[in-house]
Amino acid sequence: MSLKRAAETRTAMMWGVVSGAATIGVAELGAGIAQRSLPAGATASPLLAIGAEFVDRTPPWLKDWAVSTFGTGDKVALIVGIGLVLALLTAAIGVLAVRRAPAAILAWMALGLTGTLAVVSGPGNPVLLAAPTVLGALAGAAILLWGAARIGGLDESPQGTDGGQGKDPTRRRLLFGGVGITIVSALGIWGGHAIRSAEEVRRRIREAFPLPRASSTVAVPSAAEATVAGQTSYITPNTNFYRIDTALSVPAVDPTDWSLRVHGMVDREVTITMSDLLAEQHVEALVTLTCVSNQVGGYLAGNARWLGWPVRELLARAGVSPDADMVLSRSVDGWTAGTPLEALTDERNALLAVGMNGEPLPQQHGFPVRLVVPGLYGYVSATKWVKELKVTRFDADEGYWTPRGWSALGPIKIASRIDVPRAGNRIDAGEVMVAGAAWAQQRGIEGVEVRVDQGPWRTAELAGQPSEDAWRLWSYRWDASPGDHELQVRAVAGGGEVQTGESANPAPNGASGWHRIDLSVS
Ligand SMILES: Nc1nc2c(c(=O)[nH]1)N[C@H]1C(S)=C(S)[C@@H](COP(=O)(O)O)O[C@H]1N2
Ligand SMILES: [Mo]
Repeated sequence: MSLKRAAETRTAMMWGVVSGAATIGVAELGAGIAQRSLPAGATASPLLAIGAEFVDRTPPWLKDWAVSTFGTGDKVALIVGIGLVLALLTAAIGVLAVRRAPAAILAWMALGLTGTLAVVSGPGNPVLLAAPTVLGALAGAAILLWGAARIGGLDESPQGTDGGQGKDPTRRRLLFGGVGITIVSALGIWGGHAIRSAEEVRRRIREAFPLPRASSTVAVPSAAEATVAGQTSYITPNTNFYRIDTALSVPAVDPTDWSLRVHGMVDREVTITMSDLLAEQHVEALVTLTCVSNQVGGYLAGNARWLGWPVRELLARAGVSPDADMVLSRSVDGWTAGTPLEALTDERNALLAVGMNGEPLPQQHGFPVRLVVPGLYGYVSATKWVKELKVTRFDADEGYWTPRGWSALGPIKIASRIDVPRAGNRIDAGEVMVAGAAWAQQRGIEGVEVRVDQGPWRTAELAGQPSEDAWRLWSYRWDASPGDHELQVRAVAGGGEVQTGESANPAPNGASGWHRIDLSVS
């Protein structure tokens, strides 16, 4: 009986540690996967977070001792130490799980909560950072309870008479299962760590990227900025910029390996390297990128100050055949866009962009080099991670989306959007500020009009317009009376074209129609 009891305790301890390993494995792998979307310095890894907490709270004498004992291995020693403490705690909880399940669950939750708190406690850390740890703790709890139920049954089982020598089938299954789970968990911890280190390396490479100085700069006058709370800001911060692409995992391009090849209908093939590109005269431009999939009133548009080298200079160097009418640009992951040659050779600032709002391009927005072409939807122009330009013809080549139901040509349609108030908002009668953004790249916005309940169109107030290739913010003072109301907006482009009220779906060449919101005023 006492032999059995000792064997049961050993198995339960082992199983507790296995469950703990599973928790850490899931959490660390999840943290590694999450790393890409985290701001610099943040981590979702419970091991690292607990380690960091520990370091912050270590008294100086202990720190000195650790450094003098473990030297530069003090960090590893710390993580190993945390692992040992965790092993002891989970072993104890394993025993508890067999004898008093509710108490074990409470203890497990307390442990999970400790990890969770360590992860989210950093300044400005989003609560979502805790997700991998919570998932891990839940997975570990499930494994713990599953095993505990079987260990508890060992005594009663007719085969449970070997005194815990590991020969009865249930105990053997637990042993093998435990070894298996431990191996998978170790792989998870290792994988999470590997992903995180790779991500760190990418981050550093991007941070070290030497943005060239612009030979001509643009400034955003305060007159162009938003005037109403909740209105879109003139410049879209990089972290808020919409992202659209087909890449399942963001391509990692090392700028020192990057090159761009121009070929096809050219007099001479040209290949430029990063140092060639950075040595050219870069210019700044304010350009609003827009996705063809944007719905009327939608948010798949963003405005940035781009820094890049005009594509026309590169094309001139290659010498473009007069018979060509398209440039097929290709990304490192094989995506393509077919851009009218003219849009890349005329006076507009079609750029090989390396900078976005004063920073190197974010990974997700095409680091190290992308195309930005004013006036064209992204799917026919804005190739991220670009590595090749093929000068060709529309009757010989097509971009990625063309055989998939989207038009070969994609000029951006005039659009306007109401940002505030938001549809469905309940608002008080009286003066209400209505505000939003409007765009007609290449022409600029000459006017914005608002109408209430299908009444006459009224002129909205326009903010400044430092670039005709970017959106223009607008506002309108509305004297709202109680009741249900409908607001609509339309824009007038430079040159006089009025935005059509005729509705069209995004496919095949962009949505049209007036943005409308319904409100209830009390
Ligand atoms: N390599 C690559 N570039 C791409 C795409 C893509 O799928 N792959 N999508 C395009 C589309 S459809 C749009 S709208 C813009 C979006 O750019 P953003 O993600 O920087 O906002 O990128 C374009 N460039
Ligand atoms: Mo797009």
